[in-house]
Amino acid sequence: MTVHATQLNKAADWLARSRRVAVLTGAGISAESGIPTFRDALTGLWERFEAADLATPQAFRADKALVWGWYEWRRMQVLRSQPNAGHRALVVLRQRVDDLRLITQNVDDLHERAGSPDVVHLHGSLLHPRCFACGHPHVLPDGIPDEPEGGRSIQPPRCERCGGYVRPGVVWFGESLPTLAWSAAERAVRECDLFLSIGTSGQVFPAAGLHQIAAQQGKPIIVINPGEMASVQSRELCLRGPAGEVLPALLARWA
Ligand code: BJW
Ligand code: ZN
Repeated sequence: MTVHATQLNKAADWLARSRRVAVLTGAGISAESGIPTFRDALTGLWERFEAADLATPQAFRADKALVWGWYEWRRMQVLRSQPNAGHRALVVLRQRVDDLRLITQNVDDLHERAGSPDVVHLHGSLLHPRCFACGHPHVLPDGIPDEPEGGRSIQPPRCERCGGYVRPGVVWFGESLPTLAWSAAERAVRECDLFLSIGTSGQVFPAAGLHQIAAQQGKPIIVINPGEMASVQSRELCLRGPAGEVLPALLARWA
């Protein structure tokens, strides 16, 4: 962790002065739970797999078994993992501010398992598949699948309502975000006193636009990320380090 004490103190001071905090998390917050990010060098999923072959509706149409099998491997990783200190710190943070809205791009359930309620999922969930044809939810069997690294071809289940193919419950490239989730996220950012961005590269829109909305409105912004992030505006503090270390350190400054 390369965060200076002065930066941590300043961030803790900003947080302590805020009543309404909007938090946007990305894959980085789950990295310390062993879930790969998308764009990190060497370990990111999109470094090893072709997004266009796996994370678009066209890819599913072209090879349903390839796509379903890959997502079963991803679902296994999530089911085998546990929330980390970063997820848990956000539960504590909620207890300290009047109104904390937690928005995530992540398709895992680690925020919920750490104890965060009302998480806004912008990109859906690996754990809630639905019919590709009619949207009917599909209930997966209990238990954790045992899949090889990178997945294997598995025919997706069929919808109990219309017989169509079941698809992963995530938002693929070119698909709209769930309307209610997106409007809740936009509202949270417009209404907040402080925007906290954790573990996201800010490359995927419209989610990345939330940071821009906060910046345009002159809100104080705290970014937690071990990588170098370009500042959007002057009232922005970048705390460089892993979320599982920086968030607890931040809370400790504000005891
Ligand atoms: C740590 C850490 C530690 C590491 N602690 N940090 C405007 C401009 C350009 C393009 C577009 C645009 N508007 C729309 C688009 C197209 C597209 C898009 O944005 N493309 C860009 C990539 C160029 N967007 C869409 O298609 C979206 N839909 C849409 O816009 O609908 C309207 C529309 C409809 C029809 C036609 C056109 C438009 C949908 C986007 C869906 C994204 N889906 C994915 C996959 C989900 C399913 C799955 O899991 O397979 O969502 S892509 C992937 O990226 C996933 C993530 O949620 C998302 C964001 O990634 P994230 O979380 O930021 O992860 P990384 O890996 O990028 O970054 C990790 C960060 O963590 C790094 O910074 C690390 O340093 C850091 N880190 N360890 C803290 N320990
Ligand atoms: Zn159906």
